[in-house]
Amino acid sequence: MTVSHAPTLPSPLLANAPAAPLVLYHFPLSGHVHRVHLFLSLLGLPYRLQPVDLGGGEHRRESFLGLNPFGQVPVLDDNGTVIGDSNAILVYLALRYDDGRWLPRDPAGAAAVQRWLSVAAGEIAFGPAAARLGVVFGRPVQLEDARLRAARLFDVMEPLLTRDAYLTGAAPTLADVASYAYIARAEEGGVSLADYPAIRGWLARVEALPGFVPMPHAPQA
Ligand SMILES: N[C@@H](CCC(=O)N[C@@H](CS)C(=O)NCC(=O)O)C(=O)O
Repeated sequence: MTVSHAPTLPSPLLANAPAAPLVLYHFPLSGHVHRVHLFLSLLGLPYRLQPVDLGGGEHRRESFLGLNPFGQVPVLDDNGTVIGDSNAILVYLALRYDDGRWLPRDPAGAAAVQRWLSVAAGEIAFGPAAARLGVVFGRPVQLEDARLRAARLFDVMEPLLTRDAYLTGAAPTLADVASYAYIARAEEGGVSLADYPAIRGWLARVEALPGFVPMPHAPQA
């Protein structure tokens, strides 16, 4: 089944409009997919979710590997322009459809966002995302190591988010979009947010953005 979404929030900042709805190859419990889903919705773009049966191995079939040779979701198809990798897709969408609000065009602003895209692919992936992968999906993960990495990351984020509303300052950017999902669901990997009120406040601010779509909760074991 595919799910279509008309643009419910035509963004006044949308710089261009796509010829037809974008297709997001989707798996509901993936935080990597969620960050793209969230950004499509924040931008008010029309899109369609195309489920990929990861459990059934669909991502390892030739047809999917033709879209992404790494065999991973998310993949975005924008009217024939096919992009793999969540952060690459976020950058594509920002440069294609946004006027600089989510990915600043000035060198220092762009670097500040890139820093958090690197954190999303590094500390977040090997910390809270890895812990969740071990607990929710039973993947072979060094749980204690992943949880320690998560706590170290949160110890860095907490003072930053005490000072600023969002990761790169007063306004939300791709830094927040890329970082949100795996931190919002950190507790599913056994990483508590109880000691991090500023991080919890930041999650709530992201959740209050117009166009926000939630990251689904993993079913309880
Ligand atoms: N660097 C990739 C990582 C994506 C990724 O890890 N996707 C997972 C789902 S969360 C996946 O497709 N896993 C299938 C597999 O590796 O077998 C990105 O940012 O898109």
